[in-house]
Amino acid sequence: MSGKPTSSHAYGIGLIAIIVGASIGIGYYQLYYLPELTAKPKVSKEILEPVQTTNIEMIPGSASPEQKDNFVPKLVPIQLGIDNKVIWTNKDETAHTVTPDKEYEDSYSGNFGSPGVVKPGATYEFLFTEDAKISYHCQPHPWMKGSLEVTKQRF
Ligand SMILES: [Cu+2]
Repeated sequence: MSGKPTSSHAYGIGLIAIIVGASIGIGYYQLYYLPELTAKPKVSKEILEPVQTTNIEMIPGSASPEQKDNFVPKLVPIQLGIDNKVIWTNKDETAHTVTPDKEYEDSYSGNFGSPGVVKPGATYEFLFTEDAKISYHCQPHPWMKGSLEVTKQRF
């Protein structure tokens, strides 16, 4: 008669311990582990808000293969903390894209490349936060090519 209540009591305590333990585990996972996984990398303020922007234009006539200049300037050196925000402006009458030749992902800004077409008069901008060498083109007009080289600040 004395054995039964004790064992069921112990069972109850054991169950509570498991529930408490599990909720602590889940709480820890949600509070500390998940945010760390999804957190964006720390990027310095100079890189997040560079003093200048790099401006590239898709010039009028870019849709023609005979037009040698399309993305202007074509080869662009970029310095982190100076001009690492790049803005493409479509000055042409045709829609174009900014499409990387090989997929590129910046760990802060995500995937590089215009999400769709850049319509006449519209812009596409991307903030580079890491060293990168990128070749890109326009999808409908593959002869339109450009490249960027992003490096740390040179003194
Ligand atoms: Cu194009």
